[in-house]
Amino acid sequence: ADPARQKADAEFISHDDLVALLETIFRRAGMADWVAAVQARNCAGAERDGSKSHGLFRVPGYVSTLASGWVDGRAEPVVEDVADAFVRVDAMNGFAQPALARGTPLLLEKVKRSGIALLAMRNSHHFGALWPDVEPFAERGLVALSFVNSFACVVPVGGRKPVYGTNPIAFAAPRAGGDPIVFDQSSSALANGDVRIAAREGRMLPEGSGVDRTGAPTTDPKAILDGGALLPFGGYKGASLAMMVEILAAALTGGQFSFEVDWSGHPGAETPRTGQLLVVIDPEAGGGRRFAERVEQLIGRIRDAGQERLPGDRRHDNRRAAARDGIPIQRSVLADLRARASS
Ligand code: NDP
Ligand code: PYC
Repeated sequence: ADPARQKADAEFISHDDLVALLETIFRRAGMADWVAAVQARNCAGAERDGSKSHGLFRVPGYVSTLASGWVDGRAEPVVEDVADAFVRVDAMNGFAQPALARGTPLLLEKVKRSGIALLAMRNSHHFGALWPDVEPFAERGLVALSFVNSFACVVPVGGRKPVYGTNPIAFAAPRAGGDPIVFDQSSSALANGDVRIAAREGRMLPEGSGVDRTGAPTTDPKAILDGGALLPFGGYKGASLAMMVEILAAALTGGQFSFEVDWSGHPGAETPRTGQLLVVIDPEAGGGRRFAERVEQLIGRIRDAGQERLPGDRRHDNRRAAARDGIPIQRSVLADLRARASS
């Protein structure tokens, strides 16, 4: 897709207007008001920052999943205080982000007291980008790390059958001289959402993206989606990270492994019901008060060495542009959203 053409076809709307539009759609689709508010901010924030595979592209999937009865848009998460530094959250078959919002106050209390705390979530549906789950902690001066597993669509090394999900890992740390440093990446060659976008746009993928239904390497997104699978990124190294995510996000939390997700009885379901682990650390308990300056020093050295783009730079550039000009949305997409909000 040609970016200049896309811009010409776009209408610019403010972040707040997009949040309001999505809240209406999500409420009409069956989310409780407070759940719709959390999910609308998450989805609009992803679109604003240019996390396209987890922004407006996901709206039809949220709606069809709610209609299928696979997820409970009105679930009331249960937060359990299990140990000095351990919070357990049962999302009760609801979305992960509202459950995280419910567990966060206790998690922060524990981080303050213990210097570190974990939030282990199960029975949760995560259909979004992972950075919104960690970045707010770094904005408060904390370090955060999160892991989510999804649904089996990634083969292990040398394998033919998918076992792992696309299993993202996100990390955020405060820095003295700017926005927190954040990375958020799947452990597969690409996110499943990006494969679906490429299939829709008729684009081939880079070598090493996936295998077809016979296990042969392919760069055709349709072959990956039609009985094939993604490959882990970076061979066995990415595969080990995918395995670690399954262990931390599912085994440790009491959630389902990606290969256990069975939505076959719910046509239209797209949100995987799995688990998530979040680790939050107060850096003052570790290397001392100068943590944010030390991070800044490292970033300065990386830039001096020649790396112009750091993870998160693109998102924050998009965020600044959106604050100035609004968020560009294809006219056809916006028309579909408005129709959904008023139907
Ligand atoms: P990308 O490969 O697009 O990006 C991964 C990270 O690398 C980002 O932090 C990105 O920063 C950074 N980055 C990208 N290009 C460069 C570069 N040239 N130099 C330096 N840093 C760079 O992410 P993925 O495709 O793996 O994942 C996309 C999204 O999908 C993520 O938000 C992820 O959470 C989500 N996802 C969600 C799943 C779920 O179960 N809910 C499952 C799998 C993925 P920047 O953001 O600034 O571009
Ligand atoms: O894009 O891989 C993905 C994904 C899986 C679940 C939510 N997003």
